[in-house]
Amino acid sequence: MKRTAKVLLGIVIVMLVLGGMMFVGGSKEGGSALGAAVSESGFPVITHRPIVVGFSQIGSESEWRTANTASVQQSFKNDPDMQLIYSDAQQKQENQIQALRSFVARKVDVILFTALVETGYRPVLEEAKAAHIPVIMIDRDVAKEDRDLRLTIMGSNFVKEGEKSASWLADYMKKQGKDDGTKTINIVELQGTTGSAPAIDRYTGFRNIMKDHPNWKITRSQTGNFTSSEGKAVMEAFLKADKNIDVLYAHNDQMALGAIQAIKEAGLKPGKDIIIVSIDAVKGAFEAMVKGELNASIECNPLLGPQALQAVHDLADGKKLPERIWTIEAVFDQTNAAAALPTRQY
Ligand code: GYE
Repeated sequence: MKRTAKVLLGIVIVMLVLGGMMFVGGSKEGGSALGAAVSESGFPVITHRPIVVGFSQIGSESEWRTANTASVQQSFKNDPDMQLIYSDAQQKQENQIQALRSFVARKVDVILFTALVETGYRPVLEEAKAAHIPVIMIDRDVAKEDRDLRLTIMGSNFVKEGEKSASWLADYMKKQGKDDGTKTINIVELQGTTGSAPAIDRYTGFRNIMKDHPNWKITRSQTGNFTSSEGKAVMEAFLKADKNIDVLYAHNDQMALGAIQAIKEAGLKPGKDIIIVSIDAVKGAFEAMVKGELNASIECNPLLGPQALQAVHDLADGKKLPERIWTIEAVFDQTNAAAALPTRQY
């Protein structure tokens, strides 16, 4: 009798311990491993160390990207609980899909993912989901219809950045007496990588504000792929076709910096003959603003490492992550660039 009672008690204790480990977090998924607690996000709580994190980055096309990669790598390197596996897709979606697939095969604990373009990842994201590996987007999201397959996104509001670019331009031209609302303002646009979230959203944001300026006309708009060399080449082609350009709107600083070279080589003064507004606010842009060659840059903060690290810790601890983690940003132009430059981190 005594022995049976002991055995029964033992069973009850084991059941209580196992039961206690399971948080009922409204998860549809459930934890994969028997006995693993399920977090409020629906993924297993991670108790082992190090936590293995795969990071699929898109490449190194800009100063922004370099700062972003360094921020993530540094944050994870400085944390002894983390092991980061970094993969650089070199601007090729197929490389990225391969990297994600290898993360799933290696059974990493968490995937950090920057989507080169918005679409085309659904099958591999489904594989990650089937393996119960949470996917946290950094910077560039996937398209709306695929967002059910990732847990959250941290980064900037690209539509807002496009809106801020156009609003800054409207203000500036008004103050300078360059736009009285009647004369046509000819604008050329250098778009980012076709199909990428920032290119789509910055295109849209700018046009949202353009609705209030019927005299603004986008005369040419083409991708410069977020790089300086392509920005320069496309600007050269724009200028060859028609020198009657009042404004350049570039989806990032790198393309604006390339375009500035093209404008100079065409015998025009960047920042004066052509007003230039771009996005990122990297050091190169500050230097160009201080020289008077770039008029404004809308900040897009690439230093997402600390937030990414925090998100992985929270996830491992079983906390629910917010659906969207925004970064805080400013607008810089020639009135405040020199003062801000010495303390810029990117
Ligand atoms: O603006 C650009 C980079 O995705 C927000 O990508 C990022 C963009 C950034 O190449 O410089």
